[in-house]
Amino acid sequence: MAWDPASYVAVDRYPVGAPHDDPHRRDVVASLHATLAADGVARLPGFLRPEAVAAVAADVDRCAAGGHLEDVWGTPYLGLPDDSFPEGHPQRTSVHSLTRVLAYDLVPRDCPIRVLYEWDRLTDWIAGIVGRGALYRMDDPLGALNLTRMEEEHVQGWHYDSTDFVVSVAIRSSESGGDFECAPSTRTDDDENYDDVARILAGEAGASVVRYPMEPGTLMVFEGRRSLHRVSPVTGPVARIVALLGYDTAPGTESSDLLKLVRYGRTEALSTPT
Ligand SMILES: O=C(O)CCC(=O)C(=O)O
Ligand SMILES: [Fe+2]
Repeated sequence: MAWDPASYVAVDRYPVGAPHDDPHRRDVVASLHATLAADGVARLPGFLRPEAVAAVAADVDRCAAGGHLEDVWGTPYLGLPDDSFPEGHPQRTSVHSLTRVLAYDLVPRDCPIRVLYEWDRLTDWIAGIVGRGALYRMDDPLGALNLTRMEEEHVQGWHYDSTDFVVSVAIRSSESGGDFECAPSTRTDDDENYDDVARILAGEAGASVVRYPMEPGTLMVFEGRRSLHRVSPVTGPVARIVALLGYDTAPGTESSDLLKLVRYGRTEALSTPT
């Protein structure tokens, strides 16, 4: 059976499959690119149609028990604290992440978000927003596409991602908490900007941290390698669900075995097809 990926997207608003020279597409992509460049985050509310959102939520609820419970303390740089740094330094500070994660190989093949992720036109659309030439889906049998289900008290501590760009698609919000919080462009290739990072970790960053609402169907592009971000603790009985689509500016990228072990509890893909 074949699925038409475009049927899952609000294409009147976001003409993902249109040719590059289509004026509407050009305008939408240019405006999102400008927002991403200015704010480090671009949001596309209502991108995933409500029926597709509901189908992804049902898939995640059904498959969640097979997912791994990531439960780890580490630095925002996804490493162990280094005692050679002074006390209070970000390289010496650990944060907690507790989240149920469905790895790529556990996402059903007909799950709308998987069908969309594997659609080259979506990659091309995201590349237009990012504006750094071609983008590639991660070549990672576990990490390329993740679905997370965050239950009460689950959290993702302040961190940087190991890929250039992460695209998240909000599927379900929790009753409260579970906010995506981001301090745009906290570091550059040459400057880790540890002072600001320390202030953010200490909860003293004030207005430099932006809280983005979790509206189901919203697609969000963010520069997770440059911008410190977290998900605040979930409260209430409703599990927060998000899809995370991994892209890189270089082909063939894969996360490290350590990161796979922490996040998926294994380093190899399951041999049985889903
Ligand atoms: O769930 C989110 O909104 C973002 C999660 C995140 O930052 C991550 O998994 O690296
Ligand atoms: Fe992240």
